[in-house]
Amino acid sequence: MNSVVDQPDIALALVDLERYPIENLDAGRGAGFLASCREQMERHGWCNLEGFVRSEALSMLADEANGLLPTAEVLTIKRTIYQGEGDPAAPEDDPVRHQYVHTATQLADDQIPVDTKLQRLYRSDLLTDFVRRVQKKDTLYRCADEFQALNVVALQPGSWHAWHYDTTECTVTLLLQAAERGGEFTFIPNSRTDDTEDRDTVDGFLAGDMSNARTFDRGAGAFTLFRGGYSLHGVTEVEGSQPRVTAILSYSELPGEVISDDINIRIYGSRVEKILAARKSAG
Ligand SMILES: O=C(O)CCC(=O)C(=O)O
Ligand SMILES: [Fe+2]
Repeated sequence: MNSVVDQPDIALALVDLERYPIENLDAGRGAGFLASCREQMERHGWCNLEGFVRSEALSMLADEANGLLPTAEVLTIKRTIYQGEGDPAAPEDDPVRHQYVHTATQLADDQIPVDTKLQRLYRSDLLTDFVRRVQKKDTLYRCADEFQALNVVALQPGSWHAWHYDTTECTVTLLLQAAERGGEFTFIPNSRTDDTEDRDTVDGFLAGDMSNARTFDRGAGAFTLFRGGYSLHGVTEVEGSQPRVTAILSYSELPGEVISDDINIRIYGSRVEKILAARKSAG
């Protein structure tokens, strides 16, 4: 018996349905809301919904994240914007030559218990379907990767989140605790496609020209959809005295999509390396 299946969808309890009627997107207010989200996505390359979760729900989710974070590892992540290790033989001006480093206190999906509200919200079919419809996909699945699906990332004051493309196309971030200052989600909407990249803009951005980058005010509780696999992005340095805490929700158009061991070890380090090695030697 799966008791979770019998429970009502938790999104109904946590999302501010007055403002964001995700429970019925086919008619009336809900249909108008969906159209406005799609229009934002189309026009700006992102859709930002402030106060998406109700304030009591936000406190519960933030408490849950802060309760689990002491069990998280402090990861030092070194990678190119494309997630790999870098190619020193590439042309001088190719971003693939350059690795960026950042430090994050990060919970991987397997470190967030399935009965937490965070996991139940991520695993809400209502929520997944809402994301699918805003992103105009025929199918959208929660990422099947045991480490990447849902993450909680805490950036301590002094840390940033280095520029990168995500390994899956559609990413949603839910800001659980805002930085006092700084910690701005910054990105270049749709800076690449499957076969091309807007290198002028990307190179300029990496060299410090922020004129084509987008950023916007987000308070705790903001739910932000964007195309993380196609939009170069990261977070500027967190300032002040408290960490900035985000839940990262990953989705894929393909069922069962997992991320390569190589990339997972690069992100999650020795804990995941040991899990994968133990599995190989057992198998
Ligand atoms: O924390 C954020 O707002 C973005 C984090 C991010 O880009 C990621 O975890 O892939
Ligand atoms: Fe990302």
